Amino acid sequence: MNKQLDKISKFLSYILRHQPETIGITLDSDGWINIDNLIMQANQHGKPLTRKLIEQVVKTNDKKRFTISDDGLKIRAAQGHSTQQVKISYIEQMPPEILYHGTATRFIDSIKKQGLVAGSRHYVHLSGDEKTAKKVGERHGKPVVLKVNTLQMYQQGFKFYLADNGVWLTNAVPNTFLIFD
Ligand code: HQG
Repeated sequence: MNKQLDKISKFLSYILRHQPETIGITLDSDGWINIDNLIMQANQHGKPLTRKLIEQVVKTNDKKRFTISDDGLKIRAAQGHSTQQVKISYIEQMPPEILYHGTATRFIDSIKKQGLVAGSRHYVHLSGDEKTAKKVGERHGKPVVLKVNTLQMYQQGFKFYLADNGVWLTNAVPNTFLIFD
């Protein structure tokens, strides 16, 4: 992704996941915002956003962070929200036997005690493969990948959701389901 698109992707993440109010927009409870409205408000706040740029970001984004609605009118972030405006009704899914969580070594002591907690986001994020999890962990420091006994959790009544972009979500992971090796 080129630099300009990368900057716009970061801006869209900020607006569509965390702080829509900074450009005076309100997301609906499923996270959607009308694209024309988003462009208008962004422009009014000095951000040179266009439909073409948005489409390029959505298409080239390495993690498919954003989804455009089937009718082409709306956009939302697939996951990663912290804003209270949004409560996406994800469809529950049976997870695979194991999923991975990438984190940093400096968090391990606390995770051993508390398990995984969502923090400021709405969910704990889990990856389907170790390579992706390692990249997620690298954002926070020296990466470490934990295995999560997700099928066991599911069989005990924990709920799992699969976001539009393949990221798995769950409310929290008690430490008894974590494998530290
Ligand atoms: C850690 C990216 C101490 C947790 C990624 C993580 C993902 C604890 C950090 C998405 C803890 C939260 C989310 C505990 C969890 N004690 N630390 N009990 N429980 N943590 O950024 O999962 O690039 O909110 O391990 O790809 O890193 O933004 O979550 O290290 O999908 O599209 O607390 O963000 O996507 O950090 O990443 P984050 P995350 P984007």
